[in-house]
Amino acid sequence: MINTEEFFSYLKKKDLDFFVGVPDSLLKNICACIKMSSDESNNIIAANEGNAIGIASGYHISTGKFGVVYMQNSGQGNAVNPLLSLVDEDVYRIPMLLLIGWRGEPGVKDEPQHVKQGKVTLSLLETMGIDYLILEDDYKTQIDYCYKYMSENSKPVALIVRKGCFSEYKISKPDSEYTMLREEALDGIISNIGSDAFVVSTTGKTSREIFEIRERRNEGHEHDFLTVGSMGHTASIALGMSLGTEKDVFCVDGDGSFIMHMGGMGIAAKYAKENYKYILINNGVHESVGGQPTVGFDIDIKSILFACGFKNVYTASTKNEVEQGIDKLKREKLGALIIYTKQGSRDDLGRPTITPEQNKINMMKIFGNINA
Ligand SMILES: Cc1ncc(C[n+]2csc(CCOP(=O)(O)OP(=O)(O)O)c2C)c(N)n1
Repeated sequence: MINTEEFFSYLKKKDLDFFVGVPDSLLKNICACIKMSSDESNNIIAANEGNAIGIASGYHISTGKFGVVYMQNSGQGNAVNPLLSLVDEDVYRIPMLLLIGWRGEPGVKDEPQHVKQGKVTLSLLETMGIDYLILEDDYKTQIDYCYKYMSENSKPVALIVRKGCFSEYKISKPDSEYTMLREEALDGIISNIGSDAFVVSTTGKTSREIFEIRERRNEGHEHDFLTVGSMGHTASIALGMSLGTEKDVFCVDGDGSFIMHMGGMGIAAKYAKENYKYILINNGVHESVGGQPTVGFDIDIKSILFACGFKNVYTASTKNEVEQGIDKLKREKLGALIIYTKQGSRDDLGRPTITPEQNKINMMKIFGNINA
């Protein structure tokens, strides 16, 4: 196991002290260390991994330095376009160090959404012509190699991080002005949307909590699309679903997800019918992967939603306000509800016990598209 603080110090010693990326559960400890040990201008938590590549590129041009871009391998997809059309040696040829968390590594048990991505992580880098090393205890030699490689070739290089690679490093939780937990808010949502309504919930703990709430209530899961991967696309999945039905479709999004592909909100508002209902749970952090901050509390999401075309944007921070907010959404076209919560979740939170494909099949049966 690598001592997280020593790894971070060695990067700094090599002048690798500009960090940008999207947090990941496998990188939780190193992301916490970067967050606690860097000032804000040296650690930018980007909207998505493609943006992170862009930021590291611009930074290199103005400073000559190599940025360190951290991401989960799920973010490789978001990064492919700027890696190939900006950073690549056939275009601008920009060096940077990629730190990639390897979820779904073959032979290591992981969730369904990580299996295929885990299989193709290395071959995707090979296809893109990006040299990589799998991070080992002798990380100093590996960082030396990466530094030399970037200096000599002016190209990106990757360090692949396996599960359990870094020692524990805790991030401190800021005090919250909110008292409600996300799970309580979700309970309020599920209790009030009506038994006919459909739910499309976002990646991470939101979908896991909705699954458990339905179990506790002895209800089935066939009204809920529990998005497991594909972070940032929840609002779009919900839009597509709502176009094919007259029933209400409630999107339950997170601030990290909303910010990741915010452009989708303008499209959702333009094409939404009566039945599209948007709810954003804003805890100001990427809680599911360790609590690194988003800009959820820095930007005016209410105004953004209005500007996208939502007609009414309500806010809630208590269960009572959630109930009132849902009531208004049910009656109006293009209403949205922002629910403010504190961070936190149960230690014993489980994961859906049905597969994603079974989840889809069960929903399609209810929609009448597959015979029961
Ligand atoms: C493209 C991509 N990048 C990163 C991740 C890792 N990831 C999973 S959940 C999550 C945080 C989501 O944050 P938010 O939407 O605010 O919800 P919260 O966890 O706070 O409930 C992240 C970064 C991912 N699944 N996909």
